[in-house]
Amino acid sequence: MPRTSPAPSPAPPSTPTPTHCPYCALQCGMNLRAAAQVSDVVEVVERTDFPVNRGALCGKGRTAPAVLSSRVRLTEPLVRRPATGRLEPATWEEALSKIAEGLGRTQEAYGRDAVGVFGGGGLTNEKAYALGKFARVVLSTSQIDYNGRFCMSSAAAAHQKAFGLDRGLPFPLEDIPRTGCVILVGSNLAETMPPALRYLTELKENGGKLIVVDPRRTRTAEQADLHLAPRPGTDLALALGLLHIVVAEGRTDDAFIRDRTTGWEEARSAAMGHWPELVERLTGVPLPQLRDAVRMFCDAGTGMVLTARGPEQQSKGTDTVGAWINLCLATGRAGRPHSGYGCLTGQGNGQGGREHGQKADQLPGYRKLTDPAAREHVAGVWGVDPDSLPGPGRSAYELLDALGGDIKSLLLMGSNPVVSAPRAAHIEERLRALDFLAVADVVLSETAALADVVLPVTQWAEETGTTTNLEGRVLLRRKAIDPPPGVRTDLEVMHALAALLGHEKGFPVDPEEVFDELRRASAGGPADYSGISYRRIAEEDGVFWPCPEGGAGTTHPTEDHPGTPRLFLDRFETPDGRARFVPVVHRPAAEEPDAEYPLLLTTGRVVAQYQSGAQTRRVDELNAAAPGPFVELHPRLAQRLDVSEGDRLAVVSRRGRAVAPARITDSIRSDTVFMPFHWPGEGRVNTLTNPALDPTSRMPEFKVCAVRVERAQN
Ligand SMILES: Nc1nc2c(c(=O)[nH]1)N[C@H]1C(S)=C(S)[C@@H](COP(=O)(O)OP(=O)(O)OC[C@H]3O[C@@H](n4cnc5c(=O)[nH]c(N)nc54)[C@H](O)[C@@H]3O)O[C@H]1N2
Ligand SMILES: Nc1nc2c(c(=O)[nH]1)N[C@H]1C(S)=C(S)[C@@H](COP(=O)(O)OP(=O)(O)OC[C@H]3O[C@@H](n4cnc5c(=O)[nH]c(N)nc54)[C@H](O)[C@@H]3O)O[C@H]1N2
Ligand code: SF4
Ligand SMILES: [Mo]
Repeated sequence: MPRTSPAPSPAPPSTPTPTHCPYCALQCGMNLRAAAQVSDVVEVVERTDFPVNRGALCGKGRTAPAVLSSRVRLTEPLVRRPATGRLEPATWEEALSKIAEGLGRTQEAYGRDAVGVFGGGGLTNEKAYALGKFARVVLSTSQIDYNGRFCMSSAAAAHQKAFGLDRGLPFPLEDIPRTGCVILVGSNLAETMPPALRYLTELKENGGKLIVVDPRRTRTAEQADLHLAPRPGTDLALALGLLHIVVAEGRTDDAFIRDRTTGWEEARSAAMGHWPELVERLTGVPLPQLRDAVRMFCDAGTGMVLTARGPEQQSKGTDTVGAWINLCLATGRAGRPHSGYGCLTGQGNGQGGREHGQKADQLPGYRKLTDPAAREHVAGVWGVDPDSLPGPGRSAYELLDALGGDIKSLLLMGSNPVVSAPRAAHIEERLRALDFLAVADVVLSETAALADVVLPVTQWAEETGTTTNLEGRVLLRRKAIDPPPGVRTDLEVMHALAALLGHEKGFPVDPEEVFDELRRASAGGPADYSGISYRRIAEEDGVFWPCPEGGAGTTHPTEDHPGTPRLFLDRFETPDGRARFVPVVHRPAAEEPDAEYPLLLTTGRVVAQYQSGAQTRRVDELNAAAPGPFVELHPRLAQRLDVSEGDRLAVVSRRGRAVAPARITDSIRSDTVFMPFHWPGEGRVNTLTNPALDPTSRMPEFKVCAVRVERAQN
């Protein structure tokens, strides 16, 4: 495949560089320009031409440059010295050879699969692709997975089952204001993607309705025409109850069901066991509200259901999303203009990160590692024997749980599981039990602090690469500034490690060269990027996959495939082109309240902090807005426990204890407490969370576990 343009080089200081935010899946467009007087510092200036955010940014994006020049960022490799037991500065040569030795020693002693690799959905497509290739080709280990397993894997699995293809949103965000009714399930968009709130505001201005399903009356729920506040972990019952009412009130779209779906009879019978009265009891949502929701949704003519982590981060997340998709299919709200089901992915490259091979069971282009044709194709691009590619490995939590067991060494890039993994105290202990841990990061995260070798890598504004946003739009993040001396890119790290481990070739350091290889590896796969080039992305505000490259004799005889902003309008991507209903029934959460642990804990985010906080906890303005963890509880519960605002509370689950101040609010159910997960230490909520896994997606149950709450004694 010919190179279409030279790799973009940093712009001269006074010309703003158009690029994208380092954080969430909205991937807001922004311009970076050298700050006045200080030439090695950049500042964000508005970029109004990018359609997704039209210039709007949240505080995290606006302050992202602060992490570039932060005193705490890593600028030299660190190696743990046996004499002191401490991490101390080292040269790159020493650090890299320690990693090659550490991983090599483990594999010699215990075999290939004794080395694990853990990636992240924040890594660019190029990095995610190179990391998957590094694991399969250089290390020949099957043990690779990434933090996206904690994020949207249940929605991905449900997408595959129902539609035969998983792309978070099958339509651009701009379609949202054009639909009649949106049911937003377990998304706090106003805090997690603030500039996207505009799409809901426009929906309402156009006369559309908004229904929000969340156990808390969030800033997002406050915008709703109807807010349903189910007990955490009961979305499956809720969706089935709504479907029951749809059937009972004769609101199904029978022509759509007949012409474009299969499996309705089984799904219908499964739903009909969920009487509205039973659903009211299970969910705590009053029956009249259930009926209102069905009327609002069906009266609108067109509609969308959008889910986020609320219903997905459950041990039945896949079935739960399946039930919401069934509701869409039964009412004909799918595969048609301005209607459909979508999942709002989370991380900056949450979508692309799950397509190009850092997932345990997958090869680039969203191909299956178990598919012989896929192995053959990708092995061809990589120049290796298909039989040399390992098979599928373990999922993220299972991989972390096996550290110090049969996985003795780990290479980690782009995640901070000490803060973000479920049952985190146990995972921290597993990381400590490793023979060897290497971490590449931009700061000394809580996980990097446990490593034997830490490599300082470049940040978003110091390197070029592509990400795929929540709409499936492939975007170009451009280098705007040179990195500080002593820092290398993740691609340079993989290049150097591969060479030390005997692979001189195959790991280029130029991102565009990696992307061009990714294009070939993805060609013909479900997530086909072969027709996308850096040049096209730059010219077109991003390109939506699938975008196959044409050529004589192919379906697209030119090189101008327009990309695919809207999927499924003619057919679904199943063998017969029909969407598949999935027969699902409700089941309780893995852990239900009892006498000892009488309350439900749910977890999530606040607007001013990002994920494990590794980056945003370094920014003064963000810390001022969100200084630390808290426990949100209802005034009735506070009264029962005799606690006042700000009192230190201990929240205790079967896995441990976390302490944080009380925040009393009537916006939460009185049987539920909420904590955000951005902080380590005594307020780390993941000390409490339940690692029960969804049987299909292997997603842990971050959103429900049983706890008791008491005043902290100290
Ligand atoms: N500020 C900020 N923004 C972010 C991030 C961040 O860390 N900080 N992270 C990014 C990433 S990776 C992700 S995945 C997204 C996540 O984006 P969201 O999914 O919007 O975020 P959460 O706060 O995890 O969960 C959303 C809502 O689910 C509700 N919820 C809890 N339990 C249940 C339940 O059982 N059922 C239902 N229906 N709802 C429930 C919570 O009350 C919460 O309001 O945000 C992205 N954007
Ligand atoms: N209780 C609870 N826990 C949760 C969730 C929840 O809702 N509740 N949500 C889950 C979800 S959805 C997610 S996505 C996870 C996220 O949790 P994590 O996987 O911990 O995500 P981050 O905090 O973004 O970690 C990214 C790390 O990589 C570093 N980094 C950033 N960019 C790069 C890069 O380009 N290269 C390298 N080498 N490093 C980089 C950052 O500094 C940081 O240390 O948390 C999960 N945990
Ligand atoms: S909404 Fe997301 S992408 Fe946009 S500025 Fe905020 S963190 Fe960045
Ligand atoms: Mo996420």
